Amino acid sequence: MEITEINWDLLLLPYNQAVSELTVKLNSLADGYRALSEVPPIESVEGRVKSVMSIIDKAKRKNIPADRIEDDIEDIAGIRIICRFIDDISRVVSVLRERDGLDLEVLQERDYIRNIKPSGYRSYHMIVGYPVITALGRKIVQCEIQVRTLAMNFWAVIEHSLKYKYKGQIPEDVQARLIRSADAASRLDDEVSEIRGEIIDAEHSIVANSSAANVILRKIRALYKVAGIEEADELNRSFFAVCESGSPDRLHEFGRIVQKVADLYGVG
Ligand code: 0O2
Repeated sequence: MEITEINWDLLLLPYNQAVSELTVKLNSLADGYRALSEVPPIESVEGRVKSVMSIIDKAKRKNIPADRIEDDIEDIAGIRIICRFIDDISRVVSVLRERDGLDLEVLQERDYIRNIKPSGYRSYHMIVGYPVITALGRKIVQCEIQVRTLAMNFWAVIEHSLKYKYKGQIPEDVQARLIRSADAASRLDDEVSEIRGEIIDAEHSIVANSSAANVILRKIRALYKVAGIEEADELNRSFFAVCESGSPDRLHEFGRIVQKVADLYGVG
């Protein structure tokens, strides 16, 4: 088969589906941690299907014949999982490994964090086989899942743009700066890892305060229906004053006051 004979819409159909499904699944995994009031190891999930031009370029660059494209280009479907902390990467990788044999199959792993690429690129790659059912039937497609921190992602996106701008031939001085910025990104990851506990504590209290504030507001709204308008108005004004004070202790104390009034009127 010649490359010109490929029906790209048909070829890419299952890849589009795999990217959509995996993006939904991984986002709901992150939502699951939030529902358990845990800080999720996943900051965000992005997905893309490689453009036809980029597939053709890669096939040419790697001497891949048209009928081997789907087997030999493993990143036609690509998912990027962004984590905040470097330790979250291994947590995400373990979660994905646990799904091996369930809804996907782990085919390959490449650790570019331990084995940093000469460019300075760091990321953890997993190639998975993912089954999709489309109008064309069942098919297992390969998908490359890249797991990296925000800092790794920032660097990779910048480097990718420069590679594109200079058509892969980045001038030496720019290359040297890129290597230095890769080191800086790596130091940034190490530094924030050191204060991970503090950051997570801070986030827990932000989540706790915001959910306490939501509960209070819900009760005040309910009180408007059963208590006098004036009483509910008074609580509403106090609530905004407490919020403006920014004091979690005052918020929780006020929560207890609102609870007492709510109990009095039987609005729980
Ligand atoms: P795109 O536009 O991101 O899809 P190769 O493509 O030959 O370098 P291979 O053997 O297919 O690599 O697998 P590898 O090394 O795991 O790389 C696949 C993808 O990882 C790349 O896809 C990039 O997304 C990313 N990557 C790998 N090395 C680098 C790097 O040095 N810099 C940046 N910014 N990204 C890298 P594509 O097809 O290159 O591009």
